Amino acid sequence: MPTLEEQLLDVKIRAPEEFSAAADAAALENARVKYLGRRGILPELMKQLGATPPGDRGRLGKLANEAKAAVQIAFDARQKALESHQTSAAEALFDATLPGRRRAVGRLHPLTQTMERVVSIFQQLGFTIAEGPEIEDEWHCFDALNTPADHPARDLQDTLYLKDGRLLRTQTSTVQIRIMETHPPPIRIVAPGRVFRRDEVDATHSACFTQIEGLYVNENVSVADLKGTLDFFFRELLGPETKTRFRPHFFPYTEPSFEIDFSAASLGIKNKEWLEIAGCGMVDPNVFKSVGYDPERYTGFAFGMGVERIAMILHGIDDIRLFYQNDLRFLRQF
Ligand code: 2U9
Repeated sequence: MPTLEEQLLDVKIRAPEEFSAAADAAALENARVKYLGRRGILPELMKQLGATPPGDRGRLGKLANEAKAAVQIAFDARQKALESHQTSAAEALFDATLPGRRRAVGRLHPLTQTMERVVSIFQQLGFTIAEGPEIEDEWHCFDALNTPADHPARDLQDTLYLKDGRLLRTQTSTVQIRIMETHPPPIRIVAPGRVFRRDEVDATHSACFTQIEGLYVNENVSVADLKGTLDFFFRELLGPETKTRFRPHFFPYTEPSFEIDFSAASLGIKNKEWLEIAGCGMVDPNVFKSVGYDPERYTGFAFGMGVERIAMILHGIDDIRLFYQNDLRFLRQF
């Protein structure tokens, strides 16, 4: 049985050897527990100091402390060496010549892109953007727009009503009414936004869709101003060769009213000569009376279009539901 002194000298040599031989952090930790752990070899030897004869105790105590310090220093050194080895291994894996990782950059939804294009053309003509609430009352959605109480658009079958009698706006004209109620002429605004209808959903109808309406009110505004403005707009949107056709129609809020077709050939569309794209008209004098404008002094024109329909025409999309499904295979194309 080796003496305590022999054992201490032995540990002082063997422990650093084992630390050096440890190939990784786990092996080093095992060696540390073996020699320095709470029940490891060194603490066990220290315990034996108490049982040594008093004459030897000072010398052996000093030897034990030296051994412990030496083992600890050897452990720290090996730990440091393993750590720096690890980082240099990671550095070795880094290859500056590999191609960079492409970051997934998002983009605007095709409806937003179309809306921004339409709005920016009207901004060139001095129109500003107006917005309003999606939950509305019957006054702003129908009465003020010269739409009588028995008009089919007001029917429960066409409009989504709330329990308290309010409703989801069926057109953004409510915004123009609100602006006229609070501002005197001249008015030159576009009102983009979401509208809601109790429609059967199919490839061309959605219960919620996006509109842009516009309104210009001043003294001496004529149908010529209406036609000149919208002809400019459609040439900017669809190309300089685009022709338009204004077909007489009826809307409660405009008189006269027109539906607008454009020459489909200008977009390379083959099977149709004319395609309907928007509606418009001269603001009905009754609408001016509702908002407190003098219909003898002021005239104006208004127009409306569906943003989905414009985007479908521009990109050849055949189903409106694609806009709302958030399928990246569809969205990535724009
Ligand atoms: C005020 C007075 C009149 C807005 C107008 C249209 C004609 C029109 C449709 C196009 C496709 C709606 O999205 S759609 O289904 N709109 O045809 N909209 S005139 O007339 C107004 C607006 C506000 C104060």
